[in-house]
Amino acid sequence: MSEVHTRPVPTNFAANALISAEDYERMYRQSVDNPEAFWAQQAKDFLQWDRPFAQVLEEDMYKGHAAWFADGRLNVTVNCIDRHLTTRGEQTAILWEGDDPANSQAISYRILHEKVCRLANLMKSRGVKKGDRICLYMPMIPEAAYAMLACARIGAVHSVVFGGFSPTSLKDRILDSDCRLVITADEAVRGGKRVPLKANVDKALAECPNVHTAIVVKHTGTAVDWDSKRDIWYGDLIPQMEPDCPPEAMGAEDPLFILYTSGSTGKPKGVLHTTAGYLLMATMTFKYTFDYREGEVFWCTADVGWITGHSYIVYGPLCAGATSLMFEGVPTYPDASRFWQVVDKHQVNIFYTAPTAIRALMGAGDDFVKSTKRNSLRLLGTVGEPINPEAWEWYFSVVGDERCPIVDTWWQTETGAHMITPLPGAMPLKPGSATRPFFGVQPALLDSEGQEIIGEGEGSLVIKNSWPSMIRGVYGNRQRMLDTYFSSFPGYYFTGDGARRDGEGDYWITGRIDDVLNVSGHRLGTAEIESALVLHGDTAEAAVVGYPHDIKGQGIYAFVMLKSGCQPSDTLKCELIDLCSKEIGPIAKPDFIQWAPALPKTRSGKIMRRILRKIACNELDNLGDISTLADPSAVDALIDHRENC
Ligand code: 6R9
Repeated sequence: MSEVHTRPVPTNFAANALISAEDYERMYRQSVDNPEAFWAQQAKDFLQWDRPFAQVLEEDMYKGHAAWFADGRLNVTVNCIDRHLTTRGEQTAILWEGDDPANSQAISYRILHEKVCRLANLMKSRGVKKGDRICLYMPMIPEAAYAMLACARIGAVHSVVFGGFSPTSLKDRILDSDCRLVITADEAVRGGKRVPLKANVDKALAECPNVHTAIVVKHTGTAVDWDSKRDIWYGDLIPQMEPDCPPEAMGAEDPLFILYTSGSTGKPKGVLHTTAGYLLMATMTFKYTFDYREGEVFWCTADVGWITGHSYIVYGPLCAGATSLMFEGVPTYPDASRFWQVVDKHQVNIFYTAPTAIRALMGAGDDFVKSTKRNSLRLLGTVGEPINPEAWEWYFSVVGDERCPIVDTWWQTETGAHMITPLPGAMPLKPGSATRPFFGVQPALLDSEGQEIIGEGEGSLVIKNSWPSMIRGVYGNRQRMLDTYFSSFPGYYFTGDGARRDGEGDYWITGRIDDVLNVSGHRLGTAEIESALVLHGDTAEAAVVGYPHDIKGQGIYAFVMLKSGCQPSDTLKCELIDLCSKEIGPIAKPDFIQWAPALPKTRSGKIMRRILRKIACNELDNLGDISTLADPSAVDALIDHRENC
């Protein structure tokens, strides 16, 4: 591999960091040598408990079982809001920046408390009780955070569905976890374009008979259809609600939320997180990875529809008492300097985004960055996909003026919080490496036989032990959780990623090794896209693979075999692309469709994706062993077609 340009810990960080290199070594050692003592102390330091815990950990990785602090009781919103009221009631909790640069709003912890309580009371007035599932399909507006927290206030379990998903995806998720109430808005606005959220909800709910209430926030004010038995306006009813709502005392292992994510097979899975362990690790990583200091403004550019938004817009920053910036818009609207304009406008200190955004902005040129000051920035972060060293260097030198360390944080929906990441005062940075495990996390690399690789090497990335914010279940399907994460390598949590460990013990994530695509940092299962493609009456079979894409990281390449008698055409391509958008959402649109006379299959009928990936990447002279194919000529036909299309 190419030479690694290691950056030492910047001197300003080395001297003042919350966690120094020595602290990291000592605390990491303690966290793996004596995890119960380590985590018990952290749980007392970081969280406020209604009833202290006596049990710390019960785990059986062979059964995918973990319970943390199980006999303790606490409420997430007491930790994220109430306990700050005496010391920082007037401090801004959520700093909202609208899609339109003229719109912004500061919400103090005191106002947040009131908004959350009123909405919790509104949900109660509609019969919501502890344990009920609530679906949120929201724009990036403060009400999205109020809604998540209002659920946590009363022990309801939220399931946030990203506003870019289609009505069909929304319906599937509502039905899977049997949500009875939906919170939405009339429309979302992104980059000046409107997304008809309420109309999408109407379509989804036509097939969800158990949903009795839709609470609708008026955001753009557009006219929407109304079902007067089911739909209620948020703005009309909130002022009538009591401004206080007693927090429900929750068991540490009571569910906090469900978040759907794509896997290698079947429909997306509802990843379940519980209360104390999740909150502890979201908060602790927030503080240590971002070296957060009292009074700083933190900006995570993710959408609350993804785990990154859950942990680092809402739960981590608010539990730590920070000011969390929430942005409705996109990086390139009104122009490609928007991120840096917002940094200057709100004096952002810590900025956290995805490599896909960095690559897109890098492509727009340095002037958009250099026209802004960015002197409030102290630390930069990335998440969602591997960052290529070129983008890292640009982020470091052009955006951060070589002053701000970059934390490349590797983690997943299932892990709830950072797992492998630099701590900025403790580790030298290597562009493209997520470096070292967070406290308590014991990663390992396994070879194809499931044997642990010691020292330098590359293999499947697994985690040996449980950590507080580990996935606790796949909603309604325990077996699926075991099959997906705990059976490939018994006794380990399997991440689905490959990784390399260098001679200094630093980890380099190489990407997914299962049939999951990472398109602009968004996870998509190839199986989901294939199911959408075969819904078309002309499609006989479809196979989807990823290929390298300059901006998105991975693009979607679909091989489509038509039924006999059906003719390929550009119109048909458009229909297939629309179908993916309609079934899943615009993020699932194939970038490339190749007509396939046949798909390469093994004699047992399995599609050889390895070969399709090579064809998609145009690595035609390197197809590997094709002798196990039922009909090797299928490959030649695909290569001919690739050249002709
Ligand atoms: C947080 C989040 C998880 C998958 C994960 C991996 C990829 C995330 C990464 C990274 C390399 C990083 N990923 N962070 N790859 N370096 N710093 O993104 O969760 O949406 O569940 O995706 O994203 O492949 O397995 P999620």
